[in-house]
Amino acid sequence: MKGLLVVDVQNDFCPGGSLAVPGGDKVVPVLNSLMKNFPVVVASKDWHPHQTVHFTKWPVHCVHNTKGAEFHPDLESERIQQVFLKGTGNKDDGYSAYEATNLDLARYLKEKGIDELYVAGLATDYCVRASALDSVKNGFKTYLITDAIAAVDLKAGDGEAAIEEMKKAGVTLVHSGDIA
Ligand code: VGL
Ligand code: ZN
Repeated sequence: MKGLLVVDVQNDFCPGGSLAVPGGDKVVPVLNSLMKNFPVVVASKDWHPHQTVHFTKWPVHCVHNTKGAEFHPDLESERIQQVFLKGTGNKDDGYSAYEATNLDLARYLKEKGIDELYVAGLATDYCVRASALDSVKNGFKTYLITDAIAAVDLKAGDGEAAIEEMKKAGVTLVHSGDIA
């Protein structure tokens, strides 16, 4: 059974946000058309406290219960069955959705009978990367939807390098148009 994990499609990672990922909003229509094909759709949210060591590395973003931490307004979030909150402590980055503190993602997916997990969202070189790698580690056949991701690219090529690393770890690349 197939599940879709939508990683961090939040205002602060989209144009106009405090940690805007170039082209971050482009993933939204792709995800909207995909969600209806999946029996199980879950999402993660970066969900930081006001003060965290994470903000020594990054501009302040996705502070819990703020506009910046909300899903992009065009994302059809009513299709999302469960949201996993991560980066909630003052000392952790919480890049991976498997580090969510409100619920255990691996356990949730297993209870729903998911064995194949499709991963997409923001950002390729941080939370998507960490979530896809952990997905493999947790035993899911893991797919990366290459036209529904966008990279921070602090350094040019970071996104591409992350995709390469995911591939090496056993993640299968797929285009949204090829998902049945
Ligand atoms: C992310 C940087 C900082 C992400 C989160 O969602 O990829 N990147 N916090
Ligand atoms: Zn963050």
